Amino acid sequence: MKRRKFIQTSIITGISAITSKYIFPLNTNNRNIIINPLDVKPIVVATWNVKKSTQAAWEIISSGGSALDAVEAGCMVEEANENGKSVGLGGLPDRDGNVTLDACIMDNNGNCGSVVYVKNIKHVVSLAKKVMQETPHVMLAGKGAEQFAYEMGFEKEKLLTESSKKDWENWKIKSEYKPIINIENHDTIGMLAIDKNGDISGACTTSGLAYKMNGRVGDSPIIGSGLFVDNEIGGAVATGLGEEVIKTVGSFLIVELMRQGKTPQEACEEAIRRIVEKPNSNYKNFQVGYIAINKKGEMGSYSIHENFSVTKYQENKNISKKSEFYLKK
Ligand code: SD4
Repeated sequence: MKRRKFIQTSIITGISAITSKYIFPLNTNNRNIIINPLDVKPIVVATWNVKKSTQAAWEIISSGGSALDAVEAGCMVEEANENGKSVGLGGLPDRDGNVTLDACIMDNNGNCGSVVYVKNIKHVVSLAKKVMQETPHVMLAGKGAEQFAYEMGFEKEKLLTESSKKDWENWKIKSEYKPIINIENHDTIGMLAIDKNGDISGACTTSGLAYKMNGRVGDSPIIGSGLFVDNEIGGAVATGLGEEVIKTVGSFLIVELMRQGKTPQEACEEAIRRIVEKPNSNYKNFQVGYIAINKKGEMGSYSIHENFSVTKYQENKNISKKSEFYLKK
C-alpha cells in the first residue's frame, strides 16, 4: 500500500512539476468570447489565387448562409475545374496513373468529416461533409469511401483528363520524384470562412502530391494537420508538402498559438519556423504555406518559398495577393 501511495504521489508531483515548468498556460481571456453581432466581420479566405472559389463562398455568406456551406461551395468550384491539376477533376495522378483525392471539412461545433484515397468521385469535399453529417465516423478511406459516395447519390466520374494523362506520361520518361515547389496556377485548396453569425468553418481538397506512391495520403484530409477550426479562436489550413505539415501538426498548432494570443500572421510564421528550424531540415527543396483567420476576422499567411498566393473576400472585395515568406533572398 505504502509503496503504491509513494508511486502515486511521485507521479502527481512529477506531473505538476512538468506542468508548471513547461506547459504554457492557456490564455483564458480568449475562451467563450461573446460577440456583438455588429463586431462580426464575415470573411472568406483561400490558399492560392482562386477568386472564383472565394466568390462562390462569399455569395453564400452574404446571403446569410453558413460558413460550412460556403467553404464547401468554394472548394467545389476548383474540384470541377479540370484545368486545376492538383484538385478534383484533372488532378495529377500517382506514379501508377491513379487519381486519388483527399478532403476534409470542419464546422463551428467542432464536428469534422474526412475522406482519403478516393477514386472516381469529383466532389470529395461534399463527400467529407456527408461523412460528418451522415455517419458516426470522422474518416472514410478508399473503396469504402467510394461505396458510401454512391449510396449518397454521388456520380462516378473518370478523373484523369487527357492533359493530366499526358503530363504523367511525360513524367514517366524519367520517373524522377521531386515535390514541385509551386504548381503553376494553384495547388491544394484550403478555405476558411466566418459567416454573419460569427461562426467559423473550414475545408480542404486535393489530389495530393503529383506522382506520389500509390496509397500515399498527405496532410489535407488529416484534421489538425491540413485543417483545423476552433470556433472560439479561429482556423488554419495548409498547402504544400503534406509530410512536413503532418510532422508538425501545423493547423492545430496555429490555432493553439492564436489561443495563446498570437495574431494569425504571427501564428503562421511560427508554424513555418517549426518546419525550417528542425535539425537537418531540407526546407529549401519543398514548399509549405499556411493561411489562418481569427475570430475577429483578421487574416495571416506565410510560406517557406515565395509565390504562395492567397485570396481574401471581405467587405465586398475579392483580392488575391502574394504571401509573406521565409526564404527572402
Ligand atoms: C499533400 N498538401 O497531399 C497536399 C498537396 C499540396 O502542394 O498541397 N500540394 O501533401
